This record gives sequence, C-alpha cells and structure tokens, in this order.
Amino acid sequence: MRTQVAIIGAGPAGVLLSHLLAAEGVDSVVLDTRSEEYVASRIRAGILEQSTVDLLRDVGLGERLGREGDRHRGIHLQWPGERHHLDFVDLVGRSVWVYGQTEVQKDLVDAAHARGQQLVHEVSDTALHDLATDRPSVTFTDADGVPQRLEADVVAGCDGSFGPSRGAVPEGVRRTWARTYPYSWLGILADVAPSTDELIYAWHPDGFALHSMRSSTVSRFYLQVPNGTDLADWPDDRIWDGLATRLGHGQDGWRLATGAITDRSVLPMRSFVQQPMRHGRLFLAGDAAHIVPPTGAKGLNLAVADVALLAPALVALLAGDHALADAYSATALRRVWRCTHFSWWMTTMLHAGDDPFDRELQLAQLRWVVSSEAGAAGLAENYAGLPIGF
Ligand code: FAS
Ligand code: PHB
Repeated sequence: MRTQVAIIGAGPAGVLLSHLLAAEGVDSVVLDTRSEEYVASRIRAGILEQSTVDLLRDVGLGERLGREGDRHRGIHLQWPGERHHLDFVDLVGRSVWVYGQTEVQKDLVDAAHARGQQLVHEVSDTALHDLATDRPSVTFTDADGVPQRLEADVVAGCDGSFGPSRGAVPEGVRRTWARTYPYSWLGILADVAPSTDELIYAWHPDGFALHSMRSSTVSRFYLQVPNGTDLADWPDDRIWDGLATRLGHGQDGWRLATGAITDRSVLPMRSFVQQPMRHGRLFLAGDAAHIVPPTGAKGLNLAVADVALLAPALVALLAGDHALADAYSATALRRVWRCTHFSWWMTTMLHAGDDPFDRELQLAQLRWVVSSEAGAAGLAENYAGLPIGF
C-alpha cells in the first residue's frame, strides 16, 4: 500500500485531517484498531468552541451542526447559595455550541465515505518505521490477519493517549510533562430535559458537579469522585442526590429534574504534554500529543486546532515548502500550553479538596471571576476559544 499521508487514528483528529488534506488534493489512508461503530459510539466531549465551529462550517461540515447544534452565550458558575452567569458574547464576542463529539465524528465519517476516503479499521500490531527518512512507513496486521506495510511521505500520529505514535519519538528527543489530579469524574447521560439553559459549573464542599446537555431531551452530568471509584458504589439514587446537593436543588426555587440514566463512566483527570510534536516525517496531533482535564472543555477543540495547523503544513511540505512544517510544533504548542493552563486553572478552582485554606482560595477566586469584568473576560476568552493559529 502507498499514500502521501499515513494517518494513525480515526478519531476526530485523524478523520478531520484526512478531510482537510483531501480538500487540497492530498491522498491519505486512515488506520484504527477499533471498529468504525466503536469509535462512533464513544461518549466524550460535548462543547465546541467558536473556532471549531467556524472551521467545520468553512470546510463543509457545518450543515447538521447548524441545524442541531445549540449555541450558548456562556456558562453559570455556582457555589452554595450563589449562581452567576458569564455571558461570553458580551464579554469577548464569542459563543460556544453544544454538539457532542459523537455527532462531530458522525459528520466526519459520513463526509469521508462520501469522498471515498480509505478508513482501515480493526487493525493490530501498528508500528512506525523510518521516520527520520523521507520514506517512512507504517506496518500493521489488517482485520483479516494479513500483515501490511503502508508506505507514505508523511505519518500523522492521531492515535490518542494510548497509541504508539508518541512513543515513536525517541526518548532522547521527546520531553513530557504529566500531572494526575487527586479526583476523577463520574459522568452520566440521562434521558431528561436539561434543568438549565446553559452549563452549570458548581463548586461544592462535597465535590464539583457539572450540568451539561446533549439535546432538549438528553442531559449530561459529571460528579467529582475519588480516584479508583467503582461505579457499583454509585447507584442511581446516590448519583441524583449528589447532583441535587451540589447543583443547588431548591436554591432560589431551582429544581433538578431526574430521568433514566443511559450511560455511566468514570474518567480520570490528567494533564499531559509531549514535545516536540514533530520528529522527522512524524507529526503528532490531538490526544497523541496532549491530554487536558475536561473541566475547560478543551480536549476535542485542541485536537481540531492542531489539525487546522497541520493540514496546510503537510500540503506545503509535500509541495516542497518546509517552512510551515518546520514551525508546526512550536506554533501548536503555544496553544497547547495555553489550553493546558486554562484546563488546570478551571480544574483547581472548581474541585474542592480537604484543605480549608485551599477551599477559601477557590471561593475567593470564584467571587473575583464573577464580580470582575477582567476576571470574567479572562475565563470567557479561554473557554470560548482563541483564534486558530494563536
Ligand atoms: P481519540 O482518542 O479520539 O482517537 C484516537 C484513535 O486512535 C482512537 O479511535 C483509537 O482507537 C486509535 N488508536 C489508538 N491506538 C491505535 C493503534 N495502535 N493503531 C491504530 N489506531 C489506534 N474532551 C472534552 O473536551 N470534554 C469531555 O467531556 C471529554 N471527555 C472524555 C472522556 C474520555 C473517556 C476520554 C478518553 C476523552 C475525553 N475527552 C473530552 C477528550 C476527547 O474528547 C479527546 O480530546 C478527543 O477524542 C481527541 O481526539 P483524537 O486526538 O482524535 O483522539
Ligand atoms: C460535556 O458536555 O461532556 C462537557 C461539557 C463541558 C465540559 C466537559 C464535558 O467542560
């Protein structure tokens, strides 16, 4: 097999990259260990920032998003007895959209099928070769158990936090930073109309809670739980009681509606950055290069921003112009570290620990953010997203 760009990973980063390359006449093949159905079914991100929406619209992927996406002006920040709305449009002139990653993935894959994109699923034994040459390749075993070699001009590592690409950067070349937070998120999907117009991020002494949503009939909730939490210890009643307490059920007449829980999972909270995001003819994008705690709603949006930078860099490289490819890692990492900081800042501000001094600091920071236009604009600027290429 031969192509111009071998893409490892058929998640949002990999399939969006193939879409942007195809628009410029560059051929690619996308590989994934999982089935197309499995990748499409993963419940993950829910919020698209302005830059992501603008990009998807610009490249012909915005039609269903425009019909089914829900534009939000801002978010609510809450702590016991108080709830404050931050209006991003008033503060920084940018919005966010509620449109689940599963929907983005569906739109990407539908477009891939429509253009005849090669998506090779259920592969195994993926390995990267000769990355320091101009003839790299990827070997793998296909779904029929047949060993394959995909020769390419470039390899794009879009294989998430557990793929082989990040490890293909030699130890002496790569540098990594990692932080594991002392709590996780228990996330649920529920068949119940949202009890709020826009997302509620709630600080509470029992732990953080988030009221998000997927549509007018499906809500998405998260609860801060200890690391290693067993879902068996959280029956439905305990989940709803915890959400009601932390989100302020009964506060100023507000009520939390409950419903059938259709999906539940525990998500550890991690920050991770690897640099450089390029080694020879290997380029990393998305979770393959960085992980952020989801408190800032940055994971998916950062993957999109990487690919928006990488696609034109690869098109130019394949035409003989190396400038954008040589600048890719440094340019991408500026945004990666900005989003890594913001995600850390939102996470440490909103998740109560046991230390009473830290709790007072968190409440003081929340009071400042909701009462100071500068503080509110700082959150809005980061949450609603910086322009691509920041
Ligand atoms: P992805 O992980 O989506 O895709 C990588 C793909 O590579 C996968 O399909 C995988 O099967 C494939 N792959 C792995 N190893 C391979 C190999 N050896 N060979 C071939 N293919 C291989 N972000 C938010 O903003 N909000 C959230 O609420 C949120 N919740 C999340 C919950 C979970 C459980 C996880 C894991 C992530 C969550 N994220 C969230 C972050 C998430 O949305 C990611 O940022 C986003 O999926 C990144 O997209 P990709 O970089 O394409 O990586
Ligand atoms: C979600 O809806 O899944 C979601 C929303 C905002 C976040 C994290 C997750 O910060």
